[in-house]
Amino acid sequence: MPYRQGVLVALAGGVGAARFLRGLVRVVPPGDVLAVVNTADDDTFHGLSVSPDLDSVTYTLAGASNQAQGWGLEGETFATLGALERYDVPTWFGLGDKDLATHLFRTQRLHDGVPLSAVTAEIAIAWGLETRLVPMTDDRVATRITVRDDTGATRELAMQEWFVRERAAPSVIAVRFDGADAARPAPGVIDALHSAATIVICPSNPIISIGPILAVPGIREALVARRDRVVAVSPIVGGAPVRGPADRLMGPLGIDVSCVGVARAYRDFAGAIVIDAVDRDRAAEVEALGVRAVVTDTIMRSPEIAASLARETLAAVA
Ligand code: FO1
Repeated sequence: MPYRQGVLVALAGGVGAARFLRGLVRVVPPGDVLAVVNTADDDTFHGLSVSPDLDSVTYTLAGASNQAQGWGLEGETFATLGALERYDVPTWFGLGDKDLATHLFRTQRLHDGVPLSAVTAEIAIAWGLETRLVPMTDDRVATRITVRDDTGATRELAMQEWFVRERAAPSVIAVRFDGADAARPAPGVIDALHSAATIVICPSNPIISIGPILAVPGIREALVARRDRVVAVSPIVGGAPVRGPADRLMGPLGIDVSCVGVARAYRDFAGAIVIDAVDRDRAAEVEALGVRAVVTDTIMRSPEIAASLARETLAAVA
């Protein structure tokens, strides 16, 4: 199905993006928003296909997410995971009992041969969403993180192994997106980027949330062609990520952990960037990179603040 002319496309990772989108759909019709979501964090646990970022966005837009925890469903229980411990299998990835229903459904549909983009649409409809969610690709792309141990030895870990099992503790020396070179954008993504009135890069981790989306051939090029319509929201405030491990990745990979570093990483394809009020004295450095800086409150303490941030973000490229 072709997306309507004038849609608003948002490139999204997990919880930061989900909160931003929750604000965005308060200021534009939810049906006008197409969220292109990172799937390089996806993994298989106990034979089930888990798509953390797609689920974070779905649950948050449905008003069902666990706000305090930052992932999963509100009022979740973990009886199944507890019961699995009997079988001496790894249970470090916290799959809740209700959340498991989503993974069971997704796994069965993928097994039936339905592409992830179609399964994602089915899940979004089941949760009552008007906003359209699409994975960046229907193909398998997986973030792989090379770390160095205290002993000096290097290992390559899957994203969830590094982030959840090892609590983002091992030092990062490299990141790659396995499978990205051969991946194709999900159906409709490139058309939507070409016709979108505005393209927003949500406040998500630039390396492991936005990076994999940009690595899918054709997506970065489509953004470059629409640079004057592309606006990013910095996930870095006052020299630190609002949440998550972005600083553990950006620093070692040579990106300054600041809104200026984000602007430098995005300048080829983003005409404007929204930075937090605490970073107002860095606006001139951002603008010196050829990226327009818009200064506002970016900490989404409430859906109202997220809506106000979304309004300012859209105005930046209006
Ligand atoms: N994050 C954690 O820190 N610990 C977990 O046990 C965990 C389980 C989990 C289960 C399902 C899901 O969709 C997400 C989950 N997350 C968990 C979040 C996830 O690791 C990350 O937040 C994203 O991959 C990064 O965007």
